[in-house]
Amino acid sequence: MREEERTFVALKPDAVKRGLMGKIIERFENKGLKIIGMKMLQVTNEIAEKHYEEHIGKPFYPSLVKYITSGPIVAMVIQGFDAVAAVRQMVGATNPLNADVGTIRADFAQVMQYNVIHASDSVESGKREIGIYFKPEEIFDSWESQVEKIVYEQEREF
Ligand code: FUP
Repeated sequence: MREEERTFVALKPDAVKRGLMGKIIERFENKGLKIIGMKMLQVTNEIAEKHYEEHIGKPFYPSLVKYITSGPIVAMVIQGFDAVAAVRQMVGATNPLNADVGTIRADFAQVMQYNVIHASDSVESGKREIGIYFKPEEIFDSWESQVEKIVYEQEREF
């Protein structure tokens, strides 16, 4: 049986301010992914520096930090088979103008920086990012997802 993966997702300040939280969260639930952690929080400069450490020094870094700290975000831990790839596919390319039609960024965003959502790009990044935003006791994976039972039935049988 394949292992389930965990990925970190954040609804960025523009998603919160535009009232898109429900619409975006609904997509992950509809897909059959299991949300095992979720909270609203204000990203501080310190958290932003940890989250975006790979971008420190790049020309867009100061405005990225200004933007991600401009209002609360909704942080989530999402679990499922191939959750990293599945969520990245749903999120779409970094620049919404290059994102496939039907992806979250294509459907809800217009410009690179105000691209509504973040999702981890690998299992390793996911672990690192979950560690920045969540304490172990803030993750709830023991409840039984009725949707997951059906969506992943085949995976569990083999
Ligand atoms: P992604 O993994 O798709 O979220 O993209 P990156 O980690 O490469 O970038 C993180 C954020 O930095 C993006 F969501 C938007 C911003 N960014 C820019 O503003 N300009 C760039 O050239 C690249 C990224």
